[in-house]
Amino acid sequence: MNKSLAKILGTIVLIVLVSLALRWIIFKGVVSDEVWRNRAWAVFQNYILAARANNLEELRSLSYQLSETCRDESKLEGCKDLMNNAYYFGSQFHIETLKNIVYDKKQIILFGDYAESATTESVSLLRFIIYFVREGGTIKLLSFSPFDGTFTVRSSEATSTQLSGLRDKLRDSDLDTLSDSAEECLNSGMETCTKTNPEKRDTDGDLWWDSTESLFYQK
Ligand SMILES: [Ca+2]
Ligand SMILES: [Ca+2]
Repeated sequence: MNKSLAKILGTIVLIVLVSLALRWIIFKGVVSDEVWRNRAWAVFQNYILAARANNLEELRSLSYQLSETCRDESKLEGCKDLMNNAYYFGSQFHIETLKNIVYDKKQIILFGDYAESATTESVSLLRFIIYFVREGGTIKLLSFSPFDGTFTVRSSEATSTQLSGLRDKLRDSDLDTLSDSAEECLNSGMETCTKTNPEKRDTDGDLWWDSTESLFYQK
């Protein structure tokens, strides 16, 4: 075999190997997303069933943290109200609409796309979101909301202009699901305002993302 033919064959073999490796990497990524999405969703479904049954022990085993009310045995009735609310709001979630997932070894976040809405009083962009924590091989529910996003009072501006302003406000540079403006505390009166770095998921380097960490009742 002459040298140039050997070189061509070598190049072809290399191209084939690289394309196979790339396909494997891409396929593995897609499979992992789907696996984690389904595992996390199964935990959420069990949580909702436990909330409906007011089964506090089961709820405790599926949750990363319990509210102060449910940790206090003297507040059982208040805890039942919270469980009933959790069931009411949780049963409005559907896996089909939770199209997006971000995760690592410590956390998993499932969320939908923002839905646009405009009434005579307000304009809003809201989405469904569920936060999970990974403890060893176990996934535990941290928090969930069917109202993640923002809204504004309806003005004389066009709805599309107001919605585009809201989209700007919800920009999330580090993809931790917490908006840049919430991380930088740019909006006065915002409930979630973390004073964290919008370019870094884990500002303090403790492996918890800023979004996840902002939901802990206690550290
Ligand atoms: Ca962010
Ligand atoms: Ca952190």
